[in-house]
Amino acid sequence: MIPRDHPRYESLITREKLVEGMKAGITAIEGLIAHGRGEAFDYILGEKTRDFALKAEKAATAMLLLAKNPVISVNGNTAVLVPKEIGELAKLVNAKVEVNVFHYSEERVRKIADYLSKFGISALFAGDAVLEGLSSSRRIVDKRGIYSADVVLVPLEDGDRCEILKRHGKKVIAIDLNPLSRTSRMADITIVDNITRAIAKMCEFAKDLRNLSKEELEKIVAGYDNKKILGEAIEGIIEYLENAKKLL
Ligand code: PTJ
Repeated sequence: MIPRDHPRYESLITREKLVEGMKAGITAIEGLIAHGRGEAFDYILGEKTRDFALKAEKAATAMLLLAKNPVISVNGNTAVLVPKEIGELAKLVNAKVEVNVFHYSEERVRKIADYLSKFGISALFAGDAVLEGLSSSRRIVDKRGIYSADVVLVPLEDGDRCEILKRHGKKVIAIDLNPLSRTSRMADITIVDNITRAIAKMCEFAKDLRNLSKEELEKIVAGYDNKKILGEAIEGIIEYLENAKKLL
């Protein structure tokens, strides 16, 4: 039992969700390690949604609203951390949800889909198509989902898939606390924010942006520059560390 007044309550609760998810066979054990890396980046970003993340979240939401077949890809970490928010975002932007994992087993994919169904999400997981050019299990996709999608949201990516999705002509939105990762650099839009905050922020944006015209949404996407945003994220880390040093 984690005491409510613990100074790192939120962070400990998040860890607990992943541990429980792992015990239930939803989260991969490697997902715990991946989360540790994310936590370290979050720490040196100040553990809050920064301006560069908000700009990416807004552009990403606009891109999803403009898409013909947007798909939100869900892995074992995302499923246990933000199931309710994923369901809400999918409804708001009219996107499909697909289970797609790196550490694949049919049983695990089914467990993730079952878990999501408790939150009203009917996730795709047919595994009836293959993303050519990708050797990891992430190549196993659903014909109605990632395979035919024009925009794919990929939270907590492991770097091998982004490039292939792009080669298949898709727009990729990544959520990754590490602005230096290959995925971050390859994606069209990179949200350098914790997924525990990012999806909820995107839901807020979606409620406003869905009232805009196609032209207005296109303007938001056209005005977005991912390289610039990643530069701002790196600057954000430098600034945070410099301030921390001054406080010593
Ligand atoms: O469920 P599976 O089988 O698909 O496996 C999922 C993991 C996450 C294990 C797999 O995709 C993996 O190994 O990922 P990586 O290569 O460790 O990359 C994950 C990236 O997500 C890293 O750059 C982390 O910094 C970042 N990350 C971790 N936790 C969060 C995060 N980004 C945003 N929010 C987080 N909570």
